[in-house]
Amino acid sequence: MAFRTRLRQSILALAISVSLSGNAQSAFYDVVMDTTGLSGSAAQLAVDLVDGDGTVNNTLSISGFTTDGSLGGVTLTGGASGSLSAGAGIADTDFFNEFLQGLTLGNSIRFRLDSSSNLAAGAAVPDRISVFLLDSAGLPLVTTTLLGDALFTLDLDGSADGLLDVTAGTNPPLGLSVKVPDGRAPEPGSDVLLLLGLAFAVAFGKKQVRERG
Ligand SMILES: [Ca+2]
Repeated sequence: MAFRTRLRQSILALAISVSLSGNAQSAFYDVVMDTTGLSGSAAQLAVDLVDGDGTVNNTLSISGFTTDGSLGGVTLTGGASGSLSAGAGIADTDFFNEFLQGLTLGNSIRFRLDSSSNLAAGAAVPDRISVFLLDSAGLPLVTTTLLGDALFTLDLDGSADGLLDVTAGTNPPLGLSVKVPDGRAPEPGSDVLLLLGLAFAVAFGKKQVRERG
């Protein structure tokens, strides 16, 4: 392969990586559920990641999980992995990816979601995180105002902290708060990549290098 061809391909690859990393964001969401009204119920906590933009470009982790209930088995679908005790994560490797934790509810559930928020250039539909509380048969344990009776959804639209939509009401009542602490920040390294990409583009002046989207 001629050097100039390899160089051109390398620059194009770099330009694409800059385009993807330029809007790389990451944010924490602290979730607190008051499940006192459902204490003793057999339940499943479902954390879903649906790949809306058709590109493998987002991951989330579930950490700091605490409850006074008792944990049951885990069902992993698609890019879900791990466990609440060892560290759980979901990548958008498939269209539907789910971490499903069986448990018997106590008075409270707490955990932290740490998610990237990337949207592929030109994509019309963002990736979406949805969190549900289901019964042991997989049906909604609470009725909410969101699609599929989700407790909250987070659209990974490429903004600093995604588009968070927390349910306006539940039946039976369920105390729920989803807070973004001060820890939000762009992913480390994205600015460095962007500057590196600009330096290459300027140095070689290739017409082929174009920002996507
Ligand atoms: Ca995706």
